[in-house]
Amino acid sequence: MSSSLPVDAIKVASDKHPKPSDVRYQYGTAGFRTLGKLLDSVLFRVGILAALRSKRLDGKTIGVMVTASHNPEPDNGVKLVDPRGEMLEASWEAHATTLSNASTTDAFIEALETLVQTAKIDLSKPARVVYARDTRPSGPSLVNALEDGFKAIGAEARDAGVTTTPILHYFVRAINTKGTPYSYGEDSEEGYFTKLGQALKKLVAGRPPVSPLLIDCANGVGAIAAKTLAAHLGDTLPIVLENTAITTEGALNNACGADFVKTSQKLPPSLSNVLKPGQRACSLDGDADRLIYFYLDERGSFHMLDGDKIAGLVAAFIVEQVKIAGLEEQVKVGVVQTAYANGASTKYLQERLPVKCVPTGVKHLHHAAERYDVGVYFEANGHGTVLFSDDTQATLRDYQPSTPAQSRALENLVSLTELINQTVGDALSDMLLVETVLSHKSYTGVEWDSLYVDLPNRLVKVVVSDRNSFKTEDAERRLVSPPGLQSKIDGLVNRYQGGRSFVRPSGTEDVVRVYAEANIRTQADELAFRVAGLVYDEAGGDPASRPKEFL
Ligand code: 16G
Ligand code: MG
Repeated sequence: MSSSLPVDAIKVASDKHPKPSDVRYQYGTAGFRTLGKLLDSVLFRVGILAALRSKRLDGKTIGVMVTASHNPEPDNGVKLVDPRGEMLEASWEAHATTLSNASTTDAFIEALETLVQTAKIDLSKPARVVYARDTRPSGPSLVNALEDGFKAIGAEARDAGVTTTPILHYFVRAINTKGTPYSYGEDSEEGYFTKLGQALKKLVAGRPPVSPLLIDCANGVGAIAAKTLAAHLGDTLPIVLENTAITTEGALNNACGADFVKTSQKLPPSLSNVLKPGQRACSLDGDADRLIYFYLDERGSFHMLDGDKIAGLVAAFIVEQVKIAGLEEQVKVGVVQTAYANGASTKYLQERLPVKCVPTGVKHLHHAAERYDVGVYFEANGHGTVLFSDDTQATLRDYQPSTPAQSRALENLVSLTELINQTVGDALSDMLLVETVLSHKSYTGVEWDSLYVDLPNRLVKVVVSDRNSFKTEDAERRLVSPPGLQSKIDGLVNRYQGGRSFVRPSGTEDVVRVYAEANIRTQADELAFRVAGLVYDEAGGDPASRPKEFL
């Protein structure tokens, strides 16, 4: 190796970003995430780590996103994006955790030296990064700390400004594929919006005009992106933007946004006088990578169309287009879900195509979806996308259709590969995908909703003394520890018609989550309550979180 770490420059800069002594950081499922005011040293160190990751990958551009997604406004976070626009490789999550916890500048330098050795990083390689942030008030100062990290190690850094998480992922892939046969698009926002807009126009050409779609932007960065998108789409898709108060203190994700809608199964109060019965509406989360649809029926009752409903709608449409195109033999479509998928959605999908269940977290779903020719993955919380393998994209390029119907279906499939952000779940791209299918099927929300009827379900959390004592298997559907607890859960579940329940430790909060569903509402609630009680009794729960009856 021809050069070494610029230790002096790193030391001087690191002293300006000391690690608080009483905090332990962890790079979890969604990167680092905690109160924004605790993250200064983490951002500085992540700047250096991103540069090293780039050097390790021969100067490929690495992405850094500063966001805390659907979390409340005082929180912030940061995550790294690998060269194809996917999540950071798992083995580097541990390096991130180690570097962030080095207690002093000297300990940090030592940890860096060790990383360079063990990961065999050639320091003479260039380091290239692209970074962005959401609209959180703590963003600008955290970005300053990140930039100090880039400067200290001499990385070539490109500021993508304030943008959504999925747009940053798109940039990373676009930059790294520029000028290659796998070119993903122009590496600019203009390029992103043009790509999506053109694909949508092709897909809905000749279809009747649609009524306006209302978007709840969670008072976050999605408001900015959705506004630009609306301008690109014009009459192709009329859009009404709500919850766009990105500068109002405390507004972000507050009683609005995809996580609020999914968790509370309610209409954001801010929309109660705005949304008309029958009108299509959707919510983005704070960094616009999750999407939940909903509508009010004639009687004003709220109906939610979550990630499972999106998976059902989209997978069935793709299967249909593949069949019409005459590609059934060459192109196999599969779906990936987690244990949180509603049992009715799993049944609906399994009757049509292969379905795989994997542990919670985008990276698990993404990797499993890569094994299909076309892999559709969605978490119930609204995060998901569709992946077309390189071979499948080549098949679509080379295929010679023999009828006009085949030809049209083939064009649709090719346009879908352009419309869909294949790097990661993207609320805006997914929204256009849903709108495409609704337009093709002439579905309103009501018809979409009636593809299958959700089983009533309930999600509760229990605070326990040590959530790490909970270990799962079978894609988190069964507990192996604490010993004996699973058989007690099984005993309870058997007493409920259509009953299903599982328990897993959260990856983002210090709690254990309990999910239950059953054929009728009261039974689902009761089952969740009873299983939570078991967990509480077995694991020394905090009295304050003793499960309360919600019947
Ligand atoms: C993170 C994950 C999300 C998962 C959620 C589960 C990413 C980018 N995000 O937000 O996929 O559904 O965590 O949270 O992987 P939990 O472990 O607290 O239930
Ligand atoms: Mg998010």
